[in-house]
Amino acid sequence: MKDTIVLYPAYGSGHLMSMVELGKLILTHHPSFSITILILTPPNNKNNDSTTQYIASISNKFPSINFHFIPSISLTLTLPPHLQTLELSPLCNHHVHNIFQSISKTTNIKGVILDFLNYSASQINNILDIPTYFYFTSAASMLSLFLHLPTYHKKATKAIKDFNIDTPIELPGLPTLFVDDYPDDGKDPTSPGYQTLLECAKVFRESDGVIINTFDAFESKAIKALRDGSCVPDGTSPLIFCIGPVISTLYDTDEHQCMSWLDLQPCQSVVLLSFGSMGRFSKAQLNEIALGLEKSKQIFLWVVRSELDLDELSLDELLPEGFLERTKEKGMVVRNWAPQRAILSHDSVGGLVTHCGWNSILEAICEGVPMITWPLYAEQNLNRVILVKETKIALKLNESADKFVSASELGERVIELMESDKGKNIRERILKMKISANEARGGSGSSLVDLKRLGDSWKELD
Ligand code: UPG
Repeated sequence: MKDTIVLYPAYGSGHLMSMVELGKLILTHHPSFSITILILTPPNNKNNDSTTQYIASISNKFPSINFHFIPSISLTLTLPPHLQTLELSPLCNHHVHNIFQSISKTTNIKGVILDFLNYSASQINNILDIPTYFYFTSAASMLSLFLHLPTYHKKATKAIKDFNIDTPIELPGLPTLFVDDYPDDGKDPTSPGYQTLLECAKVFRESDGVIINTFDAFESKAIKALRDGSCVPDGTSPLIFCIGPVISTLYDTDEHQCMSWLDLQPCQSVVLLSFGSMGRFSKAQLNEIALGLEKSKQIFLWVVRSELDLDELSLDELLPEGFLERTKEKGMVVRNWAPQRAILSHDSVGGLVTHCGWNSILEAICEGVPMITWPLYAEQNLNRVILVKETKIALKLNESADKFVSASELGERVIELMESDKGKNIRERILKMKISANEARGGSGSSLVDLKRLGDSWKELD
């Protein structure tokens, strides 16, 4: 029987694409395996066309990657979008159990790699005695904080949410944090999100290994704290495999009207504004962004996504009156989605305003594009600390207490990134980081060494 590795991504295109890239990487270095990917389908049969097309194209190009669709269930999701998998996944466990049993008839499951949001599926692996690994699609720094949470929880006398704004939080492998840097879901012990994180951290600690999409030169201190166990002083730290940066491949379908527009722009002149798969803004915030860009006089490519209840409005109705006409020589506005990975690889792009999603960060590093950070939710505040304080490859955008960014702040930061000496230094540092990322993935680089260790751990199970 052929050996297979089962991958179980969380719901959402970012998670799926990242897992698919992991699968391709495993196949490149361990071609004797096949890859089986389980797909969580949205509740109530609401299929997403672009995901369906993406899966079809991967199946065509990579016959050793097989997809299994978990049947859709009826449910009204209540958690915020970035946490919905936590709600959906436990309800699908019986389907996953059946799929594992059916796959086992024709293949030998060597290991299951779960997205951390699907951590509840580890119960099935325990029942069926299948080794469980996690794929952590964010920073090693976040993993370090997360694995430390049960320790912190035991000794904490005060919830992080009640800390003063300038009270330092010292954690293994991390720079000094403050309450605003801390992930929202970990601030309040009485919240359901906190309890889930705590439970999930315990499952992680007991797993056979955690694969992280990062590389040694980028997050050396956090990776050291994970490897030497200092982030889990009261337990066992799982094996750690840092195999990144894993970013999505460029496809022909990435051809988009903005690519020919980019061809016409000078080298490193364009600032891209893109906020991941879920970043949405109010009309008032979109207004400020528009005015800030106009004032900066920089060339921009802006992926505009509005709050759901504004989706019916046209761009003309959504943005300040006359903005599109006034800036047509300076900028391009794209609604909802643009091929970000391809855009970042274009010579004319010189900066990225980002929500600090981990995939966007890695893509910017791999293309040597300096960033301006605008975290929106989840662990993005912590990611900003790594970019701005630890590695100094990004500028910080200052928000008001209610997370609003003014036109003048955005405009000034964009000019600073594109025109000042500080911006130049940031560009130089990210270009060095790009070289380190390439070294990690090539020859005897740290990420390839870890990928080999991972494959060897599966072979030892024979
Ligand atoms: N992307 C596009 N076009 C767009 C917007 C996004 O191609 O118009 C791509 C982008 O290139 C990237 C992915 O979509 O590959 C977005 O990934 P990411 O930057 O990680 O953002 P999210 O989709 O918001 O990611 C979720 C969480 C984030 C976390 C990440 C990884 O929101 O906080 O770091 O997952 O765990």
